[in-house]
Amino acid sequence: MKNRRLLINLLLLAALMFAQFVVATATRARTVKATKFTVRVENISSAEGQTAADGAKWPFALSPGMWVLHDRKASLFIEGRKASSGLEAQAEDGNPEGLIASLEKMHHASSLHGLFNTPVGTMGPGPIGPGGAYEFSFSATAGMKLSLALMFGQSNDLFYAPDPHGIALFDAKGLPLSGNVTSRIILWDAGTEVNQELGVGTDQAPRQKAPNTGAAENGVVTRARSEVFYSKTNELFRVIVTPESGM
Ligand SMILES: [Ca+2]
Repeated sequence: MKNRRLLINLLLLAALMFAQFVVATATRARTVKATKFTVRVENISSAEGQTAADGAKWPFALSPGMWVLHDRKASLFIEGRKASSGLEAQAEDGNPEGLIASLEKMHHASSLHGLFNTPVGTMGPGPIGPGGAYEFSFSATAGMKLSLALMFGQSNDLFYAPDPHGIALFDAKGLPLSGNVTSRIILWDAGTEVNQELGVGTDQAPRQKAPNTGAAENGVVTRARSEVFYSKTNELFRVIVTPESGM
């Protein structure tokens, strides 16, 4: 009789432990569920181009860039501080490799950052002019935010990026972000090279003699509010975030 009760108690205990294990496993599976996102950066500026002060036409273009997922603030730059050499290369020469290298130096997980340099439908790296697009994909979990950086191609050191707080990829209920996030993208001046007229300056990436050419500005990263293009982002390109359904 005593042994039987002990056996029943042991069986009940085992059942209870198994139930707890199932609940714990299910909870864990739910919290680490990843959603795959695709981001498309599309140059929608006029094929007729932009007009310089002397009437010359020039095409609006975006350079290759990089993306990073983070939780608090992104580490790409701090508003009001001097730009890193990685950000300088991104903003002056459209080269995202230095920013990627600094993330790797910080042991930032390689699945949580990357560069995009090959326009959709082409075989190799290059900028995107009117009608061109970049696309990149990643998997993210609840709480992650997206930041990206790319250069205003025909500038001395202007780049596009969201506020360092980034773009939250999930809402408070854990539902994935979907749609047009262009309004979150800001035009910044890296403060590393003196600005010339956009589209025509001789030290700007398409025309400079070599990378990192131009008068040093010795400034800090600021919002490029003095540029007429500061408020034109929505007419120049769009950034669309699409979560994969059913994941
Ligand atoms: Ca500048």
